[in-house]
Amino acid sequence: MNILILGGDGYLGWPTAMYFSNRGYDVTVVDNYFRRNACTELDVGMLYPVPTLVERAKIWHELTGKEIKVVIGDLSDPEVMRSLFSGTVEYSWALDRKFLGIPETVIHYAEQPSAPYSLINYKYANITLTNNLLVTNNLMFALRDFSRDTHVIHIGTMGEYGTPNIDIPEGWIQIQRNGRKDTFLFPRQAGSLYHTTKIMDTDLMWFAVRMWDLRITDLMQGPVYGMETKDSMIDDRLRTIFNYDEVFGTIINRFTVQAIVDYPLTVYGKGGQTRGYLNLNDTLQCAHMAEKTPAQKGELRIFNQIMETFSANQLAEKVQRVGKAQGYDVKIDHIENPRKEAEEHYYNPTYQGLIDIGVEPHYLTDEVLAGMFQVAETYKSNIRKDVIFKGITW
Ligand code: USQ
Repeated sequence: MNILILGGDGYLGWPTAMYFSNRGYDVTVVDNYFRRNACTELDVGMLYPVPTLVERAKIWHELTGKEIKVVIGDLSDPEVMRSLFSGTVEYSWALDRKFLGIPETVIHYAEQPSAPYSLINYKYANITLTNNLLVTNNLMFALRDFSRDTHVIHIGTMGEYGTPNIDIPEGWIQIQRNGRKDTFLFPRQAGSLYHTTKIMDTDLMWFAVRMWDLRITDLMQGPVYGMETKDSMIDDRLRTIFNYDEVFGTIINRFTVQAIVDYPLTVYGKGGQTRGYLNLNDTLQCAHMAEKTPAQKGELRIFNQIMETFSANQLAEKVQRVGKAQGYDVKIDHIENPRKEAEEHYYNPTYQGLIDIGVEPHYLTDEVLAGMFQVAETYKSNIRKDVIFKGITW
C-alpha cells in the first residue's frame, strides 16, 4: 500500500510515518518545515532538538532498512500538491526516486495547528487561513483531477463543535422540522480562528464528496499528549517535535514540563473547561484503523477522535499528584484566561466509532504521566520558563 502523509514533519506526522513504514507500507512524507520555522520566528523553544525530516528519514533507514521518501515543498502551491499525483514529484530524499504511483491513502495533517498562533494578530490569522484552506482545496482538486478513489484521512478537531449545551454526535445530526427530516453536519461554533479553518475544511471536503464522489474520513481530534511511540524508542533522534510553550504546546504536555521546572501549573480561569484527550499512540492507531476500513465513495465519514474527557482542573490535579510522587512540589495557579471560552459548561460527546473499527484506547494513567515526566526530566536544562506564558489574548 502506498500512503502519502501531508505534514510529515509535525508532532503527529513523523510518528505516523514511522508507524506505517514499520507495518510495510510505502510511505512518502511532505512538509515545508512550517512548524520549525514558526518556532524559530516566534522564539518559543522546543524540549529537545529534532533532526530535519531528511535526516530523520536517513536515520530511520539506517536503523530499520526501511525507506520513507521525503518531499520538502509547500502544499499551498497547487503545483506541488498536483505533482504528488501526476508523477512529476521531486523527492528531496529517497533511495529510489522513481514515482511510486498514485497513493491509495492520503493522511492530511498539513495545517497550522495552533489556536493561539491564529490569534497573535491579523498576519498570523491570515497565514492560518491561507495555509489551511489552500492546502485542503488543492488536495480536493488534485483528487478530482487525478484520483477520485484515493481515501483521504483528514485531521479535524473536536473544537469544530465548540461546547454546545446538548450531546455531541459523531459529525452528523438528524433534524426533524414540520414533519420532515434530513441529516446535516452538526452545528459548528469554533472558539478560535484556527478551529474555524477546520470547520471550513469540513465544508470544502463535504462539497468535494458531494460533487466528485470522493472518499474522506474526517477525524475530530482532541488535544493530544505524549512524546514517545514504540518506533521512536529505538533511537532518541526519532522522537517527535515536542512543544511546551503557549503557542504550540498542548495542555498535558505543558503541565508536565511546568511541574519539572517548578512553574505553577497554568490553569486558565476557573479550569472547568472540559475537552476530550488522547495519547499520541492512539492518533496513530486511529489513522491505521481508518486506513484499513476506508470511507465509501461519496462518503464523508466523521469520527470523534478522543478517548476520555477531563477538565483543566482535573488535569492539573493529576499532574500534581504524579509530580509529587516523583518528588516535585507541584503548585497549581489559576491565571486570568487569555482565551474567550466557557469555563464551566456541559460536555457530552460520543466517541464510539473508532473503537468499533478496532482502536484499543490508551488512557492517561499515572504510569503514562510518570513516563512523560521521565523523558522531560532528561531535557530539564533545555526548558525555558520565559516561553511558558506570554499572554496571547483572543
Ligand atoms: N489550557 C489551560 N492552560 C494551559 C493551556 C490550555 O487551562 O496552559 C486550557 C485551554 O484554555 C483549553 C484547554 O486547556 O480550554 C485545551 O487547550 P490546548 O492548548 O491543550 O488545546 P487547543 O488550543 O484546544 O488545541 C489543541 C491542538 C489543536 C487541536 C485541539 C483539539 O493544538 O491542534 O485541534 O487541541 S480541541 O481542543 O478538541 O479542539
